[in-house]
This record gives sequence, C-alpha cells and structure tokens, in this order.
Amino acid sequence: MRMLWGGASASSQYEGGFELFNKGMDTQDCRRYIKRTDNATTSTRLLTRADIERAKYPLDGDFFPGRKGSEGLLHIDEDIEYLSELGIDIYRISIAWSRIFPTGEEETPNEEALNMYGDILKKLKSKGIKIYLSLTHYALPLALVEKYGGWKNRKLIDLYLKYAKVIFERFGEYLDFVVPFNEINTGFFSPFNGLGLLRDENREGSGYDLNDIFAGLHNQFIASAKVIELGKKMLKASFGCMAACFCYYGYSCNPLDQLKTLQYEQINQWFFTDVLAAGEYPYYMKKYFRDNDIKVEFLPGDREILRNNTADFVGFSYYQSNVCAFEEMEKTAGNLVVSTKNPYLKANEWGWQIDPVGMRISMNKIYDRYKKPVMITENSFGYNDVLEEGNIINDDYRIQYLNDHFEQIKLAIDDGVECLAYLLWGIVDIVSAGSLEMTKRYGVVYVDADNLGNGTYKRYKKKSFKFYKEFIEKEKNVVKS
Ligand code: BGP
Repeated sequence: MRMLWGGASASSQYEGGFELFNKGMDTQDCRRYIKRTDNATTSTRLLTRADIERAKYPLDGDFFPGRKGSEGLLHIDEDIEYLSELGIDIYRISIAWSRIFPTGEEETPNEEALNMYGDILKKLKSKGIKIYLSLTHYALPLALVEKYGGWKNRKLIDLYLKYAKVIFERFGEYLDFVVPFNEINTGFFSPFNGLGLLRDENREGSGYDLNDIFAGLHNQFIASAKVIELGKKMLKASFGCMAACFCYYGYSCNPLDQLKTLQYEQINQWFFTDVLAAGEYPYYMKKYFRDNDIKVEFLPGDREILRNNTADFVGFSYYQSNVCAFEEMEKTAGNLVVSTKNPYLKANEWGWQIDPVGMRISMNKIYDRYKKPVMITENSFGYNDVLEEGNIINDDYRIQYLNDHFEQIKLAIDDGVECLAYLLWGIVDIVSAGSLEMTKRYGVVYVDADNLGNGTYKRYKKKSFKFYKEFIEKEKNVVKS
C-alpha cells in the first residue's frame, strides 16, 4: 500500500461545543489559560485540586481553551472541504469520552453525541478519507478523576472497555486505524493529561507519587491490550500504539553523556512502546523500580494479556530532537520534556529545536527496535503566524520545515523503513496542548482567534496549504506512474 499523507487533530484542542449534547466535564475542560512566562507550562498542565474547583466555579475573566478549541464543531463541514481539497488520504480524530459517557459510568451512551460523531466520520469517509481514531487524547471524564483518582484505579480499565465497545459497535465500519491512547508516555511527564492524576502541592518534588504514576501506566497498558483484543474480534482495522518521540542525542562523545542518553531514552520513550509493541516490561525497568521503590501490581493474566495483544504498528509524534548532557548545561524546552540546548540547531519561539535529520534517525530507530510498520502521527512547525492584509498568511518557515522533514522521511523509506502514514499535526489550527495557546499554530489552514477565545474563528488558507496540496498530488502521481 502507498504511504498515506494526512492530517491530525484532538477533540479538546479542536471541537469546542462545551455546552453541546450534555457533555460531561473532562480534564481538558479544567485547564485554564495562563499567559506564558516560560516554556515549562507546568501551571497549565499539572493541575491541582484547587485548579479543578476553580474550573467548576470559574472567576470572572477565566478562560478554558479546551472548551472552545478552534470551534471545530461549528465549522466541521467547511473544514472537511479543506481536507478534501488538500487531497489527504487519512485524517486522525479523537472522540471525547465524556461526550459518550458524561461521567464515564452511565448505563447507556449519549445518543446525540454518537450521532454527531457518526456524521463526521461518514462525511470524511464520503470524501475517500481513511480514519485514524485515537480513542482518547488526554480527555478523561472529570468524574473519574474525582471518584477514582484517575487511571491509578484499576476500575478505569472496565469503564474504558465499555466506552471502546460502544465506539466499535457504532463506528467500526468507518475505522481504518485505531490507537487506544495518545502518547502513552505522557502519563510519565504529564500525569494530569496522561492519567488524570492531580498534583499535590504539599508533596515534595513533582507533587506526584511515582507509585500512582506507574499504577496508572500499568492500567493503561492493560486497557490498551484489552481494547486491541476486543477490537480485533469486532473490526478489520489495524491497531497501534503511539508515543511522543524525543530523539535524544548525547551532548558529546563523553561516555557519561552517552550513558545518560541511553537511560533517558529507556525511561522517557522505549519503556512504553516496549510494553505495547513488544508485549512485556523491559529488563531495565526492574532496576528503575528498585531504585525508586516502585511496586507495580500485576494481577493473574496481566502478562499474558500484554504478550498476546501487541500493537500492529508503532505511531509516534515528532517535532524536535533533544540533547542529554551528564553535566548540567543550558536548557531549552521540547515537547513534554526539557532538553539541553543543541548548538547545531535553531529553535522555535517555544524552544523546540528544529531537526529534520532527527526524523530520519527516529524512524530508523523505532523500525529497527520493533520490526513493525511505523506511523508519523504528529508533525508540523509551531509558530505564531501573522494574518496579513487580504487574509494572507505567508508561512514560508512552515513550508521550509515541512519540506525538509518530508525529504528526510523519504530518505528513511529509502533506508528500508516501512512507514504507513504521515499526519500533519493541527492541520486546521487548534489550541496547543501544552501552553493552551491558539497563537501556537501548526496548520495549513489559519483560524482567526486569539489566546483568550476572541476572534471570528473564520478560516483562511495559508501559503503552506498550496504547498501541501501539491506535494500530496505529486506523491499520488509518482505511485501511479
Ligand atoms: C503532543 C500532543 C498534541 C499536540 C502536540 C504539540 O504532545 O499529542 O496534542 O498538541 O504535542 O504540542 P503543543 O500543542 O503543546 O505545541
């Protein structure tokens, strides 16, 4: 099958419609916009009990970007026309669990919400666009955080399976690729977004208990494997796993820099896909658990469930590469993690270091490790685009970024890597996940809105729209010829 070229979004960053169809509050509806002072994004990502209370009883002037997204539901028909005009092969969408089960525990699902998602999937399919479904993309029903403490409670596995079963029953015929969790490694860096764990301000250090984090991750691993087991009985779709790829480089040929890089890559990236794509906890986690006094409870059958229901493909998000240095050195940000500055690379406004060659390296390393097809499920250039006179957006910097990364993707494929698809992240502008900024734009379609939800939310094609459309056209013709 020809490599597919497409786009991607996430329910809480795109949809809006907070008041529609009796949606239950989810974790992303609780994240309040706070003007960025640095790139840590702790205040908008690692929520406390007080943050939840404030989200439930907002103060004047509070704005929660996840409730408005980029008003996707109000513009869905127009946006699907843009996707069709681009000629994309595949579109990644996520469903908000709390639209289907507002508290996560209702007996019956919300029919209006199911009909709304069904219409969207049908429209995409009618344009000949394949569907990649993220069953969840950070958006966990808030009631499950308040009642069970989020994913650290094993009860969530059954509730998640109940949700997945409804989605498979209703939409199975539309689904080509299914991935149970977005960036399964998020729980380790961003326990609120990834696992629904609240940060305890009175606790030392990160405010989290590592035992809660690894209990939550274990429950998600089991849930992911059980969803694959269920899904393979119900659908013809391909089932994957997906992690944020950090592409770590050692700062120098100092063996200590290389050792730190090996260890960082193990715990920040490989651990999660080793469990989901290879089917078992890797050897190196025994030492990590021992050194950190972590006890993960395996119930009878857990090891078999993981071993017997591994992912068919390994998806990953790629934005930048990162550097590991044994000595403390000047830092910069990178998706979810803080990295040491790389003197050979430039960074965007948020400190994310631009590295097209890192894409080729990452594709080779992931494919080499699992010998399973890979999929680039997120990539693009975050930038504060300017809407110029005549509703023009000259995002030549994004065209350059995309072109350089496409070149490296093709070189990786020439290396022999099997790559299923490339999905341009936030193809129609959406709210950013880390900093909740609308002005951190990734798309080839501009949305006229600011960080506080003001604006027309009108859409305008950027210069990169034509670039991507022509690139896809060429890709399709190359294969035909
Ligand atoms: C990943 C998320 C996406 C997306 C991306 C870019 O972690 O899966 O939701 O947002 O990061 O990050 P940001 O939006 O913070 O720029």
